[in-house]
Amino acid sequence: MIEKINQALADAERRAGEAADAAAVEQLRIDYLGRNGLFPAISREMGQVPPEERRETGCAFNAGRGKIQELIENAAARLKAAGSGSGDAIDLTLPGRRWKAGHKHPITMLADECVAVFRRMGFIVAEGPEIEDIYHNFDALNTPADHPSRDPQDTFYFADGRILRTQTSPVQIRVMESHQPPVRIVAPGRVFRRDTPDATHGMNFHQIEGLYVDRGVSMADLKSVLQTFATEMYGPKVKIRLRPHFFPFTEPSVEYDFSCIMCGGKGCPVCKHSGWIEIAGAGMVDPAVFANVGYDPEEWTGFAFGMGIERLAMLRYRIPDLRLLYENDVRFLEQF
Ligand code: 2NL
Repeated sequence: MIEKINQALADAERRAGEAADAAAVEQLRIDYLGRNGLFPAISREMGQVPPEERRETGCAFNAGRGKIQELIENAAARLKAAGSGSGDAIDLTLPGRRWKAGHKHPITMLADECVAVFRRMGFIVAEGPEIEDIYHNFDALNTPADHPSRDPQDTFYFADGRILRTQTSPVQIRVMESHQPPVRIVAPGRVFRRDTPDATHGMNFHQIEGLYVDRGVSMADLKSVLQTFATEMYGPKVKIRLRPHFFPFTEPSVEYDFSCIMCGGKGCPVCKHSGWIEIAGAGMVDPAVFANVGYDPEEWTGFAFGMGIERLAMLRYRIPDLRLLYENDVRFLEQF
């Protein structure tokens, strides 16, 4: 009996050394310690051992079983350390997992696209602070002291009297203050107005404004730049039209429309059956604005325009509700 145990031990030792995967180790356990394995069988034969040999045989049995348990554990540990066989090991031959990098937000994509179009027409990008003083946001732009847009119900005021800019025009004022003409800039950026958010209004939105100052600039130049912009953004079929309007900082002022991008001008729900879509405002820079920045209004002329980037993104991607752009729901953002 003792010999049998020793023989089993020697075999097990060899097999444990040779075991190349978890299945071989498991088979070892089954063969020696499993319900129908060798050691339970020996245990059942123990009754036939003569009483005087029982003590010695029992000792050998217990020692052998312990040793085999140890062999199995060591073999399993060896395989795990080698990194093969057991289920949670790392397979170094697998290709690496890519980071999910994400992409630009649709507002940023549209802003970048607008900037690219204007850069091709010779405009350069100007930037400025989102927290502005009242002078740069309103006074320098010829906005009267009692203009409703200055009301704290419409504009966010800080305790020190500064405000969150309501348009990116102050960027252009700052550029004119520090640069002599000619000036050809676009100012994209976030602006803030105290609106109750709904499908077409937010508390903040994004604007791109443009300014062109030189000698002899006319409304025809403005119209040509806006037409080129429309064509570049939405294709060669898109027409523009200008309608008279009023802004304190431009004279004359216009609102401009693109022929409907969805229906080509025939009329559809997107253009409310008018064939036209309101894009933004523009005009010839008011001489009072030039005087405020120290440009001689008799010498310099210019046009300016401003438009909302959200609106352009909604038209491009047929987004029905502006709020979708700010909720940062990946199921929405992944679509662009
Ligand atoms: C709109 C209208 C506009 C301007 C912005 C401007 C800037 C300077 C001087 C004169 Cl420095 N004008 N900007 C002019 C006309 C319209 O924006 O509806 N924006 C969303």
